[in-house]
Amino acid sequence: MRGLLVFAALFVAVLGKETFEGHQVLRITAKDEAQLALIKDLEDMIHFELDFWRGVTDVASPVDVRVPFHSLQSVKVYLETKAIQYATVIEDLQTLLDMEQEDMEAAARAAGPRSTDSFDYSNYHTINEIYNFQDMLVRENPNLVSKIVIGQSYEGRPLSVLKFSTGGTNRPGLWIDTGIHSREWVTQASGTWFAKKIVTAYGSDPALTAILNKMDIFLLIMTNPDGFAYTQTSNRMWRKTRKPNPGSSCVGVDPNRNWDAGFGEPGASSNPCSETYRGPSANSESEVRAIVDFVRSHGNLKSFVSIHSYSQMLLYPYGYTSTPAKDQAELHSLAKKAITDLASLYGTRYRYGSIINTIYPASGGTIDWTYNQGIKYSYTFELRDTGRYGFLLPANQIIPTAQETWLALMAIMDHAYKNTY
Ligand code: BHK
Ligand code: ZN
Repeated sequence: MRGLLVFAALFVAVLGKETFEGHQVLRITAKDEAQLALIKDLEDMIHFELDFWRGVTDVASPVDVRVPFHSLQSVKVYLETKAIQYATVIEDLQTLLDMEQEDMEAAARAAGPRSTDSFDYSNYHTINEIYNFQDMLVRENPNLVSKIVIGQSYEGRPLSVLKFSTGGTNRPGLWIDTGIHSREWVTQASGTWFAKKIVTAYGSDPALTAILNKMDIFLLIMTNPDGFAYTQTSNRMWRKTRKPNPGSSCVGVDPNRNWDAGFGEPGASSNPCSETYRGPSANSESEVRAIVDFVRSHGNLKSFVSIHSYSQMLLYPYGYTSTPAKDQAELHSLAKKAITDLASLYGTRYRYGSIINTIYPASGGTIDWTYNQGIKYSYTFELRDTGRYGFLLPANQIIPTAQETWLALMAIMDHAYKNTY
């Protein structure tokens, strides 16, 4: 088995990308707790190689799972024998991937943008195109935007943060990150749109202008650059970091289980082959460590927003404990305001609440750590959609997603600003 995996890995490395021909995404709906438990049992049937896009939560929430072709029959028989309801949401994953790839290549064939005005925000971009975009934005706006490299990924890529600042020294800060899970492509794409939005709104949007006259905004678009590169060269469905695990043929750690908040408690896996592997110790991943060091040395962040996709949710701490955060009431009402503003643009509906109550127990998560550091306005978004396309959100939804999310971000940043001044 081990030899086979190594062979498969070499095969991919030499011959290119992993393909997903015949893979389907099933949406499974439990009608009671017993069925929910039976669905959860599928998580442990390792030989099926299932990829839970949207994990097992409660009877009210469907489970989305990518099923490789070789397991389809068995999984369907399993569900049917137990009279568990399911629907095929994606008939053939590779067909969607091919469409996405064609769009991206067409965009890449067009001459590279000469400025961030001609950057194509309505398409997905390669990691280098995004690094170039960032440098262009800094060059065009030297008095507003600078680049801070806060560390390096395992494979040596820069973790470059865009700093939006109108002056001062160590002003109170607002943090936004995207792409910590590399396959959640609409998040990095939205991040580039946010960056451009900040420079165009400064001086024209009174709320953002007021904020930036007193506070700095930090934006990390490629939080997991190795994973992001890997989604583009080898496996579009990659979520974790790319650091090898000693003693295992499985690679990578879930960077949203690696923070020092409830680390090692239920809600993460100790198995390096799991998509929610927590890693050997808290902060073992340089990508996480770099942000931890930055947050500590800055010491004055007022909000911290970590952006994922998909499932349309706005979440606040905690994930590792059901003890309510001491600011729960305020976090809850601000979340409600933020998702109401978000929905005002295109009617997109979000759910909101604490992580543990809204999704599932999750330990070692980003915003539980930032909240415990004293950053009161710590939130996680799960952007569009609710599962029709999942991680493969069509590029024509990038701009609308970013636009509506911006309204929610503004609600949070504005509240943090008013709470500070
Ligand atoms: C969000 C915040 C904190 C802990 C968990 C989550 C849900 C997130 C995850 O880490 O399991 C779901 C996900 O990646 C899809 O974006
Ligand atoms: Zn995620």
